[in-house]
Amino acid sequence: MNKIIKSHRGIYYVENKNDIVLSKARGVFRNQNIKPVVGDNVKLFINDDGTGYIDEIYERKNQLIRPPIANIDQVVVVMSIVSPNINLNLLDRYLLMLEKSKIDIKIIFNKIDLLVNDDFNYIFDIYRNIGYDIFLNSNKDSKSKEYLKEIFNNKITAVAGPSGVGKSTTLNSIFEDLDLDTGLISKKTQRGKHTTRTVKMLKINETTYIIDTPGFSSLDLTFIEDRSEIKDNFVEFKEFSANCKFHNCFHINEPSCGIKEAVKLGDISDYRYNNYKLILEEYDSIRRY
Ligand SMILES: Nc1nc2c(ncn2[C@@H]2O[C@H](COP(=O)(O)OP(=O)(O)OP(=O)(O)O)[C@@H](O)[C@H]2O)c(=O)[nH]1
Ligand SMILES: [Mg+2]
Ligand SMILES: [Zn+2]
Repeated sequence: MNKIIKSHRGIYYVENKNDIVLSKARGVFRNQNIKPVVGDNVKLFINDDGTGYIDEIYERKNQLIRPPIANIDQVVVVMSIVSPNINLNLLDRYLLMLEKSKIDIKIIFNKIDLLVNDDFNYIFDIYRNIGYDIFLNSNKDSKSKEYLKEIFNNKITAVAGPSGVGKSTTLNSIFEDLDLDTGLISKKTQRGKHTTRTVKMLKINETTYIIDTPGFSSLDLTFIEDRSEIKDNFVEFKEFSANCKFHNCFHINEPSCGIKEAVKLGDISDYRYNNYKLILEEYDSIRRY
């Protein structure tokens, strides 16, 4: 069994013992509309000239579309609060997608050196209260990153988030040997410049892999197959939806709704609830046409 660690323009970089074999996929996949992705475990054949071809993709444990990867243990979502400014709707959409894919999630809030007061603590509280493991980080100080290193131990981890939040910089500061490309934030738009352009898997040791990924700035809802997946994957709703009068309550206009009650009491964040409503509305408007 061999693992694809990078893919670029139809060439797959496949691990083979201590070597990397540049490989192509056999036409049979293209016909079936299956594309090998980084993280795939494949059956590899080596040609006389040392290049390879992929003959078979082994069954995937899980799979993400953004970034396109397979067989990961967790996603570390990186967000900056400012520069670029945080977009909680985008974060909640992304969490929704990961929860639906049943992938473990950790969140790093990066660039906390840029926060001059406590105005943003409410954001940390929202996600901490839901139960997510959250970490606050700055790459501008010289504090030890050992505690961050630990979250990657013995796992295959994808690091994802918008462009410019500092995904590659953070990985460089945790793992000194990495030397990933990092970029600047555009002065004009205050956004990242998409410095990381390919999905690349980095081997830290036999059991630890990290995948640095290009940033994204939006996420459409095509990954949702059924309307109820939205409420089911706002994980903190679960506990309170037991109090809804109607079994299939969508927590919008129904009477005696446990979720609306919990929002009123402050047990569910109104930011999260509003994002839930916006996402549901958007999903309905797409499905109508
Ligand atoms: N102030 C501050 N700046 C940071 C921090 N971490 C990263 N940066 C800066 O943010 C900019 C973007 O960092 P990158 O690591 O390239 O961001 P990225 O998330 O990998 O971006 P893409 O590859 O485009 O998705 C660089 O100028 C970094 O120096 C931090 O903790 N504090
Ligand atoms: Mg990057
Ligand atoms: Zn309800």
